[in-house]
Formats: sequence, C-alpha cells, structure tokens
Amino acid sequence: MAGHFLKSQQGQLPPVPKAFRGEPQFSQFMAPVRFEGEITNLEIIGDVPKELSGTFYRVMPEPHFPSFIENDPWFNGDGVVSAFRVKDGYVDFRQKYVRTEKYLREAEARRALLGKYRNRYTDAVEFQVRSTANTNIVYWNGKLLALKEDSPPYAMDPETLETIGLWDFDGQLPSVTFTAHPKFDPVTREMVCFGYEAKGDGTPDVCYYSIDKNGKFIETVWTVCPVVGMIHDFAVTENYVVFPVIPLLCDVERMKKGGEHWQWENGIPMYIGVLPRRGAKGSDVKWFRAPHGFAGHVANAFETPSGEIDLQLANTPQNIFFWWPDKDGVSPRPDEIEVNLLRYVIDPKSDNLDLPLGETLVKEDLEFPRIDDRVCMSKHNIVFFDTMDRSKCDFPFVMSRAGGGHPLYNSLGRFNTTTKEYTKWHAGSRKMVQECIFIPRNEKAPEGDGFVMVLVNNYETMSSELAIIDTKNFEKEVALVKLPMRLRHGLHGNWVDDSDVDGHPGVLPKL
Ligand code: V55
Ligand code: FE
Repeated sequence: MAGHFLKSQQGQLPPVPKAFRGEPQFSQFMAPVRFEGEITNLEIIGDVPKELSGTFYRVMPEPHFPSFIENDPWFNGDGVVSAFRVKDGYVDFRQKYVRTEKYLREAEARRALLGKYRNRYTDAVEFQVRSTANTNIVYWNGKLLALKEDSPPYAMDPETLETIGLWDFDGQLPSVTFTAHPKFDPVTREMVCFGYEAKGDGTPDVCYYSIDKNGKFIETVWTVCPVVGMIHDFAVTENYVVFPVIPLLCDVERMKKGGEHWQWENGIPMYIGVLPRRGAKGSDVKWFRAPHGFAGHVANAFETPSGEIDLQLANTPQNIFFWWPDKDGVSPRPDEIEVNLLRYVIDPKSDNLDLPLGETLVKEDLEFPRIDDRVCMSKHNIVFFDTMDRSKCDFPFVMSRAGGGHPLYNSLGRFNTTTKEYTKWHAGSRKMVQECIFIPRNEKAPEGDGFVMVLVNNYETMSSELAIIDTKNFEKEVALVKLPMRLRHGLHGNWVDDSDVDGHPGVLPKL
C-alpha cells in the first residue's frame, strides 16, 4: 500500500537531525520540553476557589524527536496530555505523552519515522495508524479520548494518563476517522461525532454517528461532501448536525509526489452541510454555500422558534493555516489575519442553498469560542473566547519570543449575544493565552456563572501559568497557578468535574 516515498528514493531510512531545527515552531517558547511526570502543590498567587473540584485536561503537540521533514508544522507534533487536578484550593500537575503507534515505534527506533503532516507517502516505515493524538482530549464513559481528526481516538486512564490503546468503541466505529470536536448533548448525554475523509485519504465521504450514554452507536449516516475539504469542527442542534467545510482541499496525487495534504482553494464557497440528526439518509444532506472563507471553531448552534439554525462560529475570508498556501504558494501574513465571531442563519427546509455572509457579532481578532456546555445545542447567551488587544501588548517583545505559527491572543472576551454586553480579561503585556474553558459554579448556577480557566504563556519568565477567573469579577483573576516550566502552545482542553455522576463528560446536565 503506502509507497515509501523517502525510503524508496534513498534505499534507507531518511537521515534525521539530532537536535530540533531552529525553525520558529521549535524555538524559544515553542522549543520542545518533552517532560513527563508530576509536580504536586503548584505555587499559587491568590486563592484557588474551594468550590472547584475536578481536573482540567488539555493537549499540545510536542514532537518527541526532531523530524526529517523541513519546516514540519506545529500541528504534526506528538500529543502530550497535561492534567491540572484541582481540589480544596490546591493544584497538582501531571503530564504524559499519548502512546500512539507513532510514539511507540519512534521511541523504540530512537528517531522520527513519521513523515509529513497527513501524508503517509512520506513516511519512513508503514504505519497502521498515523494519529498524533494532539488536538483535543475529552472524557467519555470513564476514559479520556485523545483525538486527532485523521484517525480513531486513543483511550487513556484519566488518573494515571497511561494510554489504554486505540479505541474503536468495541468494534462499532464505522469510519477510519473521528473528529477532534465531538459534541456532548446535556439532555440525552450522547456524544455526537463524525469523521471526514471517512473512507481514507482523499475520500469525499463524511460519516455522521452518535453514541448513546451506554456506549451504543445509535445513528450512522454516510454522506458525500462536494469537495474533499477540511471539516475541523461542527455543530449540533436538537434536530440537525451541521458541517462547515474549510476550503483547504486534499489531493492524493499531490501527496504521492511528496506534497502537502492541504492546499487553499481560492474562490470556492465555504460549504455548510446540514443533515437531520435522527433517522437520516445520506441523501438528506443539503450543502449550503456561504461566501468563500475559513470556517473556524464553532461556539454553538441552536434552532430558533421559527425553525432556523442559528450557527455561531469564528470566521474570516483568509486562510488561517497560512503554512498550507494556495496553488501559487500564496497565503496571508499571520499578523494580517483577522477572525471575527459571525452568525449564520440557515433555513434547513429551504431549497435556496446560497447563504449571504453571516452577521458579525464581535468584530475583533478572536478565536477559540467556548460556551457554558450545559446549554450546548440550545440557545446560549454567553460566549467566551481568546482575543488580541494590540494596545495592551508589548508586541515587538512578544513577537520576538512567540512565533511558532500559533495564533497570538493576549486577552479573553466574554460576550453576551442578547444584551451585547462585552467584558474582557487581559493576561499581561508580555503574555499570551491558550484556549480557555468555562466551569459552572454549581449545577444550578445561571448560564455563564462560574469560573474561566486558561493556560498563559509568560514570555518574560518563559514559563506557564494557569489563570483562574471568577465570572463575578471578570476583569481580574482570583488565582494565578505557576508552573516551574514551559508548556508549549496547545490546542484544546476540557474540565472534568468531580460531581460528574454518570461517567460522561464534564458537562453537567442541561441547565
Ligand atoms: C487543527 C489542529 C490540528 C489538525 C487540524 O486547530 C486542525 C485545528 C493539531 O492538529 O490536525
Ligand atoms: Fe480545534
């Protein structure tokens, strides 16, 4: 099967550097630390609220070995899961690599073997599963699932962070891929999922599936997308699933020549697929056409009283993943990209598939929207997100130390979509934030009342801090938990509350 692109060219394994290259994604704050272990009783400035009892899990890409690929993107590093265990006002820290097939075989060989991002034709050996397990970490039925959208999940022990192994849900997984952004229904307790390129590299097939609270697959629908584009995130309402497609397209012939999995396709629409959530056939899908642009992370979607889908997501006309340019090698400069929060209103019954550009809800450079997960799939009012306030940033200083291809945000925003009230929290002039999470104060707390937690990159001390903000006074954190080390910029994370009763995600039941 997989042609050994480099191997067959050279008749031997491609040589690897013994040190990470000096590229921005492997330098300064982004230089791999490769730490596994634990640190108990982290230093705390302020007070960690006693109400908080649970664990914040997050994952980052961090290559275990220097690659033989030049300019290997940040997104191709091995997944490392960090756990911040919070109880009685104390915080303990534990961290471990996910033992993927890639990790285990490279550890044994003491060198990199996996080639380019999502291009098996560039690998030094043949892999069964190429997952780096580096994009999201979710809790499901008593296990952690470490996710990469090109593969099935890897299951891990939530306590020890030991890898249990590749997880196919007792043989039920119909697709070769599993999204990094499953959604958790706070009413039915389902985990709603999908895979794209679901029959393998370059296939236009999308497989939607939902897993009930007992672990049984209850919906499986195969459908076909008009393009083989990246479907990174999606949305779920009471009656529909929604697939926004990023115009980064895959071409297997290009991959066979050692090229990139993705290329930006100018001019095509931003397709948004809408499929009934229950009892659908693949042919029931409607591919709406929104103006060309990057479909970023989804805040939430819900149905309005008139039966339309209100979809709120991060969106920009520009290619955020600038390291995968268009056919002419063109992509925007990272500091010229501005992503806003937009609302698309979609009538799932309409046969007019052309959508106007969505309404801008927050016009500011932002990403990583999160909501109170207790209202996921129904109407929300409050969105938290990362945002960049250049007036409060020692920009030259931070730029000289950040780099690495990750987005730069120094603040958190809290926006009320109903009252339009907007409040911000600022990390500091020489600091950047990773994705934030929201934790309800308790089961009965009103929407958005509780705590926001966010990992902060401190470029002055070159170490990491976990900030905890009480939403009652959003402008100033109540605690800054200091790590005596640096955690590279990561992707996604989630809170698992000790009050969680049924082994289901840290999502408390519907408010
Ligand atoms: C994303 C991240 C990925 C990936 C595809 O944040 C999309 C978006 C860390 O890897 O493979
Ligand atoms: Fe994501």
